[in-house]
Amino acid sequence: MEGARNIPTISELRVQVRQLLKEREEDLNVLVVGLPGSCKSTLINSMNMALAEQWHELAQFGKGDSNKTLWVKKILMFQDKFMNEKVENYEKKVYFWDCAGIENLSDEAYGEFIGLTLDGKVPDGTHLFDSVKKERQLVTVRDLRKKFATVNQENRFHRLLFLCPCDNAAPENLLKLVKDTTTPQGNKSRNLPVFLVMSKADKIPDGQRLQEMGEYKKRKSKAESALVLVGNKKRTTELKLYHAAVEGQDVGCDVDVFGNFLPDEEIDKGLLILLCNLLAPSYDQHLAYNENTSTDSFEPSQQCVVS
Ligand SMILES: Nc1nc2c(ncn2[C@@H]2O[C@H](COP(=O)(O)OP(=O)(O)OP(=O)(O)O)[C@@H](O)[C@H]2O)c(=O)[nH]1
Ligand SMILES: [Mg+2]
Repeated sequence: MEGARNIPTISELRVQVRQLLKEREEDLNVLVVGLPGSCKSTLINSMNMALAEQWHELAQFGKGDSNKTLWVKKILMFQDKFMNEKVENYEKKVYFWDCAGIENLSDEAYGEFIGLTLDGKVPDGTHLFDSVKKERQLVTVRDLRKKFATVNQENRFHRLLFLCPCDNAAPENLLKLVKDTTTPQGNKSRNLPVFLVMSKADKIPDGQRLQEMGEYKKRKSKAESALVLVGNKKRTTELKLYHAAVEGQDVGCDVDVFGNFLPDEEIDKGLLILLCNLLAPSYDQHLAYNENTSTDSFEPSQQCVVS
C-alpha cells in the first residue's frame, strides 16, 4: 500500500503525543459536537484510553437509551491517576468538552449556544436544553447573549470535533450550523479548525468503504463538503471506538472480569493519530477572536502524521 511504510507504530505515536503535550504553550479546549448517539462521550473515554492504556469512564456514555449527555461538560484528559505511565511535564492541559447531542436542527438558538460556548461564555456544566428553551419555546438569540455575556478566557475553544456516525445520514442543518459558527461571518470573527470523525467505522458495510457511489461514501463526502474538508486527511477520520456488545447485533470490544475494556491497538492507533493532528501547534496560529481574524488555511505546512 502506498505510504504504508510511513505509518508509525503505536509506541511511536504515544511518544509523539507525549512530546506534543509537553511542548504545548497553552491549554487546549476541544468541543465535541454531533447528533445524539453519535459517540461523543464514547470518543472522550476512548481518547483517554488510547494514551492512558487503562479504561476509565470520564464521560457517561450511552448504555441502551440511558446516559444521554444533556449539558456541556469540561473534562480533563490524561490525568496522572488514570495513566499507566504519566506524561512528564504535562503542564498545559487538554480538555475535551462533552456536549449534549443536537438533532438536525436549523434553529438559530442552538447555533448561538454553540457559538457562545466556543467564545468561552458558557460555563462548565450548563444544561443545553434548559438554556435554549423556556416554557417549551426556544429563547431568542438576544436572550441567550444576555444570559451568557461574560467571557471566561480559560473556556475559550481551540478546536471543534464533529462526529457523524458511519451508519447514519449526514445531518445537513447541523453541518451548516457547525460551519457557520466556526468560520468568520459578518461581524463575527470566530475562526476555528473543525475536525470530522466518522464514528462506528465497524458499521460500514463490507465493500462500501471503497465503493465510490456507495451510501457510505456519499454520506462522508456530504459531510466533508459541508465542512470544507474534502481531501483533508488530517482533519477527516473514520474511527471504531470502545463499545459494549449488543445482543444479536454486535460482538462489542473485549472486556476484563470487571467489565472494563481491554486495550485494542487498532482502536488506539486511530485515536492517537487524530490526537497528534489535534495537538499540532500550527492550528493555534490562526486562532483569533478579534476583527483581524485571518481566513487563511490552518493546515500545518508539514503533515503531522500520515493517516
Ligand atoms: N458499533 C459501534 N458502536 C459504538 C461505537 N462507539 C460507540 N458505540 C455505541 O454507540 C452509542 C453511543 O453512545 P454515546 O457515546 O453515549 O453517544 P453520545 O454522542 O455521547 O450520545 P448523547 O450524549 O446522547 O448525545 C453507545 O451505545 C456506544 O456503546 C463503535 O465504534 N461501534
Ligand atoms: Mg453523550
